[in-house]
Amino acid sequence: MSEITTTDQASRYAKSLEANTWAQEIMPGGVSSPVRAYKAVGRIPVTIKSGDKATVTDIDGNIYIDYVLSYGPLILGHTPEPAAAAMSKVLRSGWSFGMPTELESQLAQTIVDAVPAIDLVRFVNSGTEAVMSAIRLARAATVRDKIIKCTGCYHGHSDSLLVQAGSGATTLGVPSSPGVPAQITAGTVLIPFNDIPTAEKALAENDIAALVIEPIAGNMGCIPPQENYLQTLRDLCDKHGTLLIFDEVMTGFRVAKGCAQSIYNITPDLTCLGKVVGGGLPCAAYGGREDLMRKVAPDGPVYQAGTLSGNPLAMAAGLSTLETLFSTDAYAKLESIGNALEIGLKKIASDAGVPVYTTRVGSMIGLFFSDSPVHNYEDAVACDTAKYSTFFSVMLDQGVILAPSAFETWFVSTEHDQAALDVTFAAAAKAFAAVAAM
Ligand code: KE4
Repeated sequence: MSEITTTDQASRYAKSLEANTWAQEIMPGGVSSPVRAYKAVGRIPVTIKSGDKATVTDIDGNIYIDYVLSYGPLILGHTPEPAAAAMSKVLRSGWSFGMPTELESQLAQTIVDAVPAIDLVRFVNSGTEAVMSAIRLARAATVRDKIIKCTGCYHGHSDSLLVQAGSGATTLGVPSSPGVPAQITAGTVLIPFNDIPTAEKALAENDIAALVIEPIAGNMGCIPPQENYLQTLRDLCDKHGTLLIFDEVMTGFRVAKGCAQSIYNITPDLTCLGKVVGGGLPCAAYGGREDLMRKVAPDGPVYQAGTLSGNPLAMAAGLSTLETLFSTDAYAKLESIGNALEIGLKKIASDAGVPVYTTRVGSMIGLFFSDSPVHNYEDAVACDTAKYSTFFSVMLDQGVILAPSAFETWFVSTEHDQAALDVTFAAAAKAFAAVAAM
């Protein structure tokens, strides 16, 4: 594919440009979630018409190898047949009741069987709800109000967590959102990721209800925990009577059947799930120790509710996704393709003379425009976001679509094959060349 000039862009993206103008007239930023607006990369977002396996197609007919995958849920690629079939059955028998269904118990049982730390689970509709509810439960169980989170980790947009969140907020340079009452965020203590002394200090100096963390940070780029970091947090939480909440909304069932906690052999008190657990439908969950979960209404006094929680369509999609993941060689495939992608990108960047730092845990990959390691938020924001924007833009024009932010994670699916990598690497050669020429 030859270089695309500015003029070409006008023709290549004509319908998306028109669609975005209309969308901006009727929706803030023309989007349903801020990061999708492409503000951080200085482009107009493409409007998507369809997805198929590892690709998406925009309304101008441009086909892209997709490393966004709906920001993680589509681990089996777009429109996997088993999930489509499972959902079509539900479509014929009823897709919402506001009453119990066996599908909920089937997915709940699958989660409980796969994650030893989860004795009971409650479904909700978003990762935000899952983490917000887990924190409320932790506050009730410990009779403490304060929580700890890491700078750069993102746990959804509930008030007490919208404090220097990662993901969109970091990209948009909004350290914390207007409209969040100061007294709410006063109870949130921020510590750097991958740093023990600050965690020790924060726990010792405050009565902390819960330390909530992404075990593998995915909202400041992909940053794995350093050796013994998570175990030390576990030990410190035990010492101070603080509950450890693993936000596995992104990592849950993506990096392993037993989630990230099984890779690092840590037992959190509560686990939050999302994305993959719903297979791309609005579904998330929180779960954990029975003594804690029995405090959730109606068993206990901790209130949490949701009209569409446990929705049959989402349950069918999630159950089919996990069944496929657990009964095939999916994780081996994801490891292989993720490894090939990381190695290929590193080589192409090196050949182009562009310093990059890469990270990877299974099918979660991080690419930082930095000539030094990235272990926390401070390292991540020091990376060259202008270079990322150039890289993103050339990749888009060459048929590879990435998250429009240097603070997101690349995701691969079981459908990303060698042909997809070939397109990716050809595009990356041009993209790194453009970065080198900056
Ligand atoms: P939702 O409320 O967006 O379903 O989940 C919030 C959330 C919680 N925890 C983690 C670790 C997350 O990554 C997320 C959401 N992730 C972002 C992408 N990094 C969602 C994309 C978006 O905001 O549009």
